[in-house]
Amino acid sequence: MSQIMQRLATRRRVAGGLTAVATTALAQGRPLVDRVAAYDRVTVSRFQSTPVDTVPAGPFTLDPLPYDYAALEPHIDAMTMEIHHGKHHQAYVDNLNKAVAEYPELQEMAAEDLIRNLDAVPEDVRTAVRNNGGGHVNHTMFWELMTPGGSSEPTGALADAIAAEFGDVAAMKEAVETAGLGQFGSGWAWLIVDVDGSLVVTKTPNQDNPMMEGEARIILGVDVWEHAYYLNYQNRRKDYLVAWWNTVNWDIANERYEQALAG
Ligand code: MN3
Repeated sequence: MSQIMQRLATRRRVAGGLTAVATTALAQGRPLVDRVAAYDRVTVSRFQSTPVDTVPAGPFTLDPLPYDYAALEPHIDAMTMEIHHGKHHQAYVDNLNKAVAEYPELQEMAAEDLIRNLDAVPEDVRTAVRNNGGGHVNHTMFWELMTPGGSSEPTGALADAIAAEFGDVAAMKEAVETAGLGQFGSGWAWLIVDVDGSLVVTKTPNQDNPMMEGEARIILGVDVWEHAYYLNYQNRRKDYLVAWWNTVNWDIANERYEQALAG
């Protein structure tokens, strides 16, 4: 059999196996996490001949969401939240723990300090710390920034700064949406206080965070990876970005701005 034929045959066997697992899980009405776990097990068992490395339990841990997976519906659906928090964020935490496993001095540091000081991170784990430390910090902020029925508009000093820099809240939101739409591939759009104290919108690829480039302070950030919206919005990133504002807890953003001003 030619190599191509062998690959096609393997692919058909794998597809058949996945379908059987998914169908069984669906028929049994098992929770989503179990179904995803079943999918993972099949994927791992078929593609990896060696066992998965043991994941250290710390020092970094995933906090539970401060609300139910369904709490942000209809803007963000429960299944997206469950996979995003329980699988994607958990993976960043696990991989960050693996990255620092051989470095006790890194284990003592807060995740924010690790990503602010990547030059000090040993080169052999620097990319892993950048990606997974960034992923952990970014998502921790993201969950805290959203809430069912939070305050719907910025107030106080943040409202004043938005008016001064952007004209009004609508113009600021549009700038964030444009940044999110303009991020090719995966990444984040941000509202930050820059080194000079001004309020600016920016974007980063992958799990990079503006804190990696100097003294920026994050006011808010929105995840534009497809895993954040694809189940509900498919390719409509703009619709997701517009709907996302309905989940923002401006009380938290206001607090973050006050803290940024305080230094
Ligand atoms: Mn994400």
